[in-house]
Amino acid sequence: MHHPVDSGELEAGIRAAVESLRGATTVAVLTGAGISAESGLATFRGAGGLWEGQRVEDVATPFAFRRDPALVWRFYHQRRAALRAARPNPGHYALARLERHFGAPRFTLITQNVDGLHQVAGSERVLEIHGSLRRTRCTRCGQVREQGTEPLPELPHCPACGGLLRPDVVWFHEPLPERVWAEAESATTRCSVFLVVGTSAVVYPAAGLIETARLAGAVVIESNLVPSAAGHLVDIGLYGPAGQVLPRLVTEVWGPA
Ligand code: BV8
Ligand code: ZN
Repeated sequence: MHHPVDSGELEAGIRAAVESLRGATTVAVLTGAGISAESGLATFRGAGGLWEGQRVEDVATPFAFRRDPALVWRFYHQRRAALRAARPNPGHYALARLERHFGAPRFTLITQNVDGLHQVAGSERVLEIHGSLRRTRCTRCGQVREQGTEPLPELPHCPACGGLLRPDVVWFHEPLPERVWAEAESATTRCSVFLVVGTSAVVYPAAGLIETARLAGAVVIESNLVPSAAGHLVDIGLYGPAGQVLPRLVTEVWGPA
């Protein structure tokens, strides 16, 4: 159920956000599952955070994979299958346009999403801090492979060493990829505008970037259906579907696509 979008509030928010973007030297964006909701992909908190009655935090873990790799792979086979039918929505395209306008050094897109839709929409530099459903990693030799969204065997094994493959995603209790995370933190401390899109701001350390941006003096803009757990850190709230709000924002700043 969408938060009743108060168009007066939203209009005022968009005007303020346009001013901030027009004056921005550098922009960093953090996206979460909400930006892919209008592409038909389930969010984490949407189903009450449950998959087959289990909490995602209990399935997306190295322990669950050791205990029952077939069950964990079933979770990922289902999400990869959903990806086959998913297309970027206008929210993804608006962020790709934002990158083109600011140019690489002045714009950084950080995503918690593992669906790869930002890249399909044309975003060139995407920091995937939680990895990607479109890659596998061998648990024995470590080899990482681009697998697209093609169906994989129930328990896929490495053609090089025979080891069991895992999705190349960051599970709960696992550290984030060091270099990617360092780039995300650095871009966040340097930005003058930090745009947070479609995240409940519950999962750390990703959600901590919002506080980092604020402490670095950035203007924090949030695009969500409702204020997230980081709502108290937000300077400008744009509450409505990101697939409608983000294109409005970009069009107001640079005219129609
Ligand atoms: C770490 C990849 C330490 C996998 C993901 C207790 C026990 C164990 C750990 C912890 C604990 N307490 C805290 C922790 C740390 C834990 C954590 O934060 N847990 C949470 C649950 C409290 N974090 C970790 O474990 C991290 N690692 O801490 O390691 C360490 C350090 C060094 C050495 C060793 C260990 C790893 C976290 C990464 C987990 N992996 N994904 C997979 O995808 O299967 S997280 C997963 O959640 C996704 O990446 C997802 O992006 C992310 C966050 O969810 P959101 O994106 O925010 O999505 P959500 O559904 O929550 O919200 C959607 C939002 O969109 C909502 O606000 C909604 O209103 C909005 N929305 C909906 N529709 C729209 C919309 N907005 C706009 N328009 C719309 N149309
Ligand atoms: Zn291998």
